[in-house]
Amino acid sequence: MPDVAVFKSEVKPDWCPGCGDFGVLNSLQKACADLNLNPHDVMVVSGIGCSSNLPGFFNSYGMHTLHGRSLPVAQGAKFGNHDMTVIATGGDGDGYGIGVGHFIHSIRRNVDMTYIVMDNQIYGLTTGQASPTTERMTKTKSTPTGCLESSLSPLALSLAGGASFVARGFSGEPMHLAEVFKAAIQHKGFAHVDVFSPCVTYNKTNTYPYFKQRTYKLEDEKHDTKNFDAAMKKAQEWGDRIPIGVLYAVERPTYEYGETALMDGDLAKQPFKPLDPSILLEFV
Ligand SMILES: Cc1ncc(C[n+]2csc(CCOP(=O)(O)OP(=O)(O)O)c2C)c(N)n1
Ligand code: SF4
Ligand SMILES: [Mg+2]
Repeated sequence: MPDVAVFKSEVKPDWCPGCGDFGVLNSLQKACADLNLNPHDVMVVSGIGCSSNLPGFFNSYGMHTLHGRSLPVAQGAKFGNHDMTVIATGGDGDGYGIGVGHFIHSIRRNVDMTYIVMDNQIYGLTTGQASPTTERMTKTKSTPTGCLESSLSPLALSLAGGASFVARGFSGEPMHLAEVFKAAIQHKGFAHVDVFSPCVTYNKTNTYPYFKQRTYKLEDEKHDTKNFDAAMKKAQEWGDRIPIGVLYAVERPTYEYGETALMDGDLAKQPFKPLDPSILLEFV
């Protein structure tokens, strides 16, 4: 089994001491090592944000793309090489704000990849503005008298969009998080994992103690991961008790095995074939 150390990059993370993203990075490295993957089997793609700096600290193929644009690039990478384990990573602003359109349509497409969102309920990199998951009436740099928009429920959104795998983890529970990542990577289809990853510098509401006191593990409650209604109920649970673990996991056909251009295999391995224009004329 490859050692966790093979996934550590020479570049050391420059996150603030105590940032939740350290736990996410360590758990992802452990998950990949436990799954017997090698760095050359993995591609990690991100958008922009503190969390989106993760590929630089992870030894594998990687790409730091544009704000909210990790998912189209990650899907392109998977079309190019089906054998690659493709993981997109980013923040709540990146994925649920500017990138929300790509998020919803990636769910519908169900490409075989994993999407990890480090949800700190704030824009960290730009020094503390409200994000789509900031709780209503929270005071932030962009909402000094309190955020008037209600917070988005990423898991409910993803379930409503038809996701085949929906889970949540907490970077304060790194062993549990690594197990959630392993299940997501092994899932055949688009696997969405929202991770509570506290921003210790700009979010003084959703802290480690906040989540430690409230989170409980779905595995301890005999939750049925095939039951859509039960998953939706869990996705909307918020307050004194907040669930972590796999909410929903079902099989659904993946995009790459139905797309005509991919029937002959990975794009990277197909010989160059000029398109026959008569195919297009059939639809005129
Ligand atoms: C098109 C575009 N708009 C805005 C920005 C500025 N910007 C960079 S990161 C970011 C938000 C990051 O928040 P999040 O995705 O939650 O990541 P975090 O830093 O919290 O990990 C914004 C608005 C940008 N880089 N590009
Ligand atoms: S600003 Fe927040 S999210 Fe960014 S590195 Fe620091 S603690 Fe982490
Ligand atoms: Mg954020």
